[in-house]
Amino acid sequence: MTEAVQVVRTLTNDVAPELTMQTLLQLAGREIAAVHIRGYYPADIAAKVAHKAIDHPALGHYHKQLAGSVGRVYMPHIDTKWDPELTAKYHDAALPAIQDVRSMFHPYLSPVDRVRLELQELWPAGANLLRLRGRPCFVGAFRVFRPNTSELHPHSDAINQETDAPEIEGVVNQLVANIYLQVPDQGGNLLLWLREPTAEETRIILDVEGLDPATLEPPALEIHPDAGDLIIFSPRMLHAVTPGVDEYRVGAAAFIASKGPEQPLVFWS
Ligand SMILES: O=C(O)CCC(=O)C(=O)O
Ligand SMILES: [Fe+2]
Repeated sequence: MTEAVQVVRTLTNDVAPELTMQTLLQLAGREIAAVHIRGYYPADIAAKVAHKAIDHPALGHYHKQLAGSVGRVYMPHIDTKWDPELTAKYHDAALPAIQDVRSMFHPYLSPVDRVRLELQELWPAGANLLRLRGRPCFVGAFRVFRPNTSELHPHSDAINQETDAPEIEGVVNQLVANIYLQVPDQGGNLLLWLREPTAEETRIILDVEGLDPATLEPPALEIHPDAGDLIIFSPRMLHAVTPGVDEYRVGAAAFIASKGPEQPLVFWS
């Protein structure tokens, strides 16, 4: 059986070095592949918080098979698994978790809070915390990749595959902001394919959260972030993280949904 494949791509593999209204709109419109700001956050503060994330009592694992090697601090929305009890647990924990993450950076501004403020200022209609069925979401999850073992296989992330809450209606694109707190010298690279998965690939991703890289063409971009860098890209397109050599890789992440420039962006993890 042949599948009618309509694969959405970005127009170029350009990476913008700064966050402005123009680069943000270009990214949301898939005219560029990513925004990568080097030295966005001081690496010394980042390193201290990376250690706190590695030792955090709320460190758990993603539930899906191929993402299970990656640790995360506080429950992300993907782990609500369409289950009403887990969804209630996620929303109950959301604001205390945001406050705890913020306190881990005290007395400094957290990098996710900085991204939230800057996008609120730059996006024509501002930016808010996502609420689902009126309940606030968590934002600011740490992702903890263990030395030599944790990796993310090629996958995509799309909030409409995780909830049918009415607030999701009209979402046209999803972005993700990652601020890297600690990065191994070798490995821990971000791979971007700049295309959405096919229907068959989506089916596999929903099942196990990753594709066999051998079944894909080579990625369009391979980026080695440094500690303190910010990278924003569209996770609805295929992306992956390679294993890091001998060191932990820790990032702070926020998903961002866009309903177009006339509507506020919304944040969650
Ligand atoms: O840690 C990264 O570089 C990207 C991880 C990822 O899959 C995402 O942010 O959606
Ligand atoms: Fe992802």
